[in-house]
Amino acid sequence: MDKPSPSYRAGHVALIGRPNAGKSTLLNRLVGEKIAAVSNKPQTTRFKILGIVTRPDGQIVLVDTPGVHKPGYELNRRMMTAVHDALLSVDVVCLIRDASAATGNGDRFVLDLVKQCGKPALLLLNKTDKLKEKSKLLPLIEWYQGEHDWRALVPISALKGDQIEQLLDEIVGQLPESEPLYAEDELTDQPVRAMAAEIVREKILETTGEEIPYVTAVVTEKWEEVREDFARIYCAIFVERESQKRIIIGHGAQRLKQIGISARHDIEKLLGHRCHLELFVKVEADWRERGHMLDDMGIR
Ligand SMILES: Nc1nc2c(ncn2[C@@H]2O[C@H](COP(=O)(O)OP(=O)(O)OP(=O)(O)O)[C@@H](O)[C@H]2O)c(=O)[nH]1
Ligand SMILES: [Mg+2]
Repeated sequence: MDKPSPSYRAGHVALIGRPNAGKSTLLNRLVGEKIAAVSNKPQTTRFKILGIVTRPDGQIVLVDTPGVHKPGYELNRRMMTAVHDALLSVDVVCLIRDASAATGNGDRFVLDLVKQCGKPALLLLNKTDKLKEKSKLLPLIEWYQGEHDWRALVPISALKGDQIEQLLDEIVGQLPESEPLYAEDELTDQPVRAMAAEIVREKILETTGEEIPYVTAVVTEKWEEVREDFARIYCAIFVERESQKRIIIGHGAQRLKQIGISARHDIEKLLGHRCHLELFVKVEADWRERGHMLDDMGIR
């Protein structure tokens, strides 16, 4: 990279919000690559994921976090610890709010977290594509403006990409002057093994409902580089009961096969070459409470 000018800016920016607000969709959109798993089920993201955007005038290190929720299991306590850690360690906070949803207690709670951390904060009103009339934003803007001194307030659609350039400009403007923190070509801190496991989990979330998303975890157990352009990847899918295992496998193993096909497709896109993906389902009662298993899953 050319030597940065003295006014180059760089820093960490947390994406904070309720489950399903669109934080991971926005991370992927801003980075321009699929880095984080996305689904219409709440609590998709389970740990901090960095996404790096390098521009001529600055470098934004985005920190995607789990949606703010009441922790029940050790898993959820760790997820919320990731949120608090992010709030403490970043330079700027973006509160992401689903503008198409009614305001609830959870919104108040997230707002208080952002206020308490004392960091410069931007309010992002997401999912504007779902609003038939943009005037629907006005009461929301008024409420949030009365609650906090925001550095900027930006309506966006993370899904459609509306207002994304404006958002990047606003964020860079809030960062401290600094040399870049990562190399220009780095997009994330996530190892490919973890990204492959998240792709598999995303496909499971896509094809199952009810309790399955909450009780499922995926770990890449083995990765063989057979050739430079071919890998054999073995992922274990953990559930808590035999009945859940049967749901994931499906009739005549059809569901597991479908999950495997679509996950392999995405993993091959990520790697830029072919792979063989083997999935097996394991029953581990209470994995959500077991520290060493959560450690193995990268949920620390
Ligand atoms: N219509 C619309 N849908 C969106 C937009 N942004 C996100 N979504 C959808 O909202 C759902 C949740 O998106 P995620 O990005 O997984 O949300 P999240 O905030 O990361 O959720 P957690 O990780 O569970 O906290 C997905 O179905 C997305 O496709 C948007 O701008 N417009
Ligand atoms: Mg997420």
